[in-house]
Amino acid sequence: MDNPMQRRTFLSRAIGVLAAAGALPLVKAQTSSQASEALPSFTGPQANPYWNGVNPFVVYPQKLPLLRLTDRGIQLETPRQYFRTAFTPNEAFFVRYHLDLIPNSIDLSSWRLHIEGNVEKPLTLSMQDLLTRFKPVSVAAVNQCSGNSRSRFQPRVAGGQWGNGAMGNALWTGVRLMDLLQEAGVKPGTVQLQFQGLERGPGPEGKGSNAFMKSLDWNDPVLQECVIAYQMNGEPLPMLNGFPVRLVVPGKFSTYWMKHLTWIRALTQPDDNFWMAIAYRIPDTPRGNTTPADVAAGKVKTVPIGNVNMPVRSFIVDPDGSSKLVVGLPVEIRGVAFSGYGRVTRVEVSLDGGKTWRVAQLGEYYGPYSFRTWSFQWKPTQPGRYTLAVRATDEKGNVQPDEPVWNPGGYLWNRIERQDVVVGTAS
Ligand SMILES: Nc1nc2c(c(=O)[nH]1)N[C@H]1C(S)=C(S)[C@@H](COP(=O)(O)O)O[C@H]1N2
Ligand SMILES: [Mo]
Repeated sequence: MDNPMQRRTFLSRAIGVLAAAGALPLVKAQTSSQASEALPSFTGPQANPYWNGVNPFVVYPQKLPLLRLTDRGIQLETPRQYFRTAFTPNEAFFVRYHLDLIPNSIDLSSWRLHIEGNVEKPLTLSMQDLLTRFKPVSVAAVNQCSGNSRSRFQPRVAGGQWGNGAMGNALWTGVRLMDLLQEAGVKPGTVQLQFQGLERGPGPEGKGSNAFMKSLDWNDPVLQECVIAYQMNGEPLPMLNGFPVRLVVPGKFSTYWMKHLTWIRALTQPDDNFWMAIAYRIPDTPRGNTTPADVAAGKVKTVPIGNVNMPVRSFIVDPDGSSKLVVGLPVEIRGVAFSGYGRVTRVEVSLDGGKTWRVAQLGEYYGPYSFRTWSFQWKPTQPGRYTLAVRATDEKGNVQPDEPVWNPGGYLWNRIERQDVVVGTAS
């Protein structure tokens, strides 16, 4: 096999076998005459980008193999197939940290949740207190990173080059944030609540590289919906998803969903720490859209991403384009949809790249902040290439646009998704 001529012959035979079996070779055999052909951009904005980022699989404790973006802080993306169900399995749920010194184990005999700052009665609560003194509540809600799908941005922007897998849906069970705050008695003059988890970074005290902290406005109605979750899909939270408790902020991007939540502080001044004042800010424009030129000219006023909810999105999970479909053989086109603005009321599928649309069937409703599965039965009658597309509408009438969005943070992507597929003849 070390004769290069023999090897090339073997390769082309192997690819011939694959093609006969109906699989699409991803890359053509590289004979010398084709060697200078450009490869497609792996993650660019063309009709059919790779669904996930192009990254290696890695295995972490309590996790199935996930796609590694970075290891310090840990960023792991969920592969596409795990979105076939409305609830994302805990062991496949994506992971994102900013800082390095994360907890590997937590001793519940000494761990306490602290409620402090501008309150009548500061509280120090054990896990036992949370489990026994407050009524449990559950909410199905999508946890989506602000930078989900950032790799689609053109021009490219700095930050983790996520595909579509920086999201997941779970049934979160715990106690209402407001039940705890009622007991603590938040005093007048409070403007924000600050949340901090257990991990640290190696940077100097007082810097973003030392501590990750996020704050929500005290008058934000989402506080009524917030849950301090000790369960995820009926199990304790995986360590990498925030054991022992995390904040769940239904409808908002996950940057506020503090993991290993240990301090809640009532603030009398707006939080000006790095993660509020500098990071996670969006242009104060429709869709958070702007241009590189306006950013360079210093024209862009920004607001925290928590000022908006997650825009409506939908995804094609199957078919994924990795094998041919067959004329006359029905296929179920399916995926998930959600909106931070409420219930998904309609999902439409296109078989012609977005020219015409047909209504898809919606799966079970698990509440306004959950993934909702959808499906569409298709029996192709003609061989050829097809571009499938999907778009969702929510109860507020928001519908996914076909225009891309651009901002320097790489946030708020919600353009209509497409999937190229090939249909072959049955004989
Ligand atoms: N303690 C802590 N909580 C955190 C973060 C973090 O770095 N530390 N990152 C936030 C961001 S930006 C995201 S996208 C989500 C990711 O949640 P997951 O790792 O459970 O998927 O956690 C949020 N909560
Ligand atoms: Mo994030």
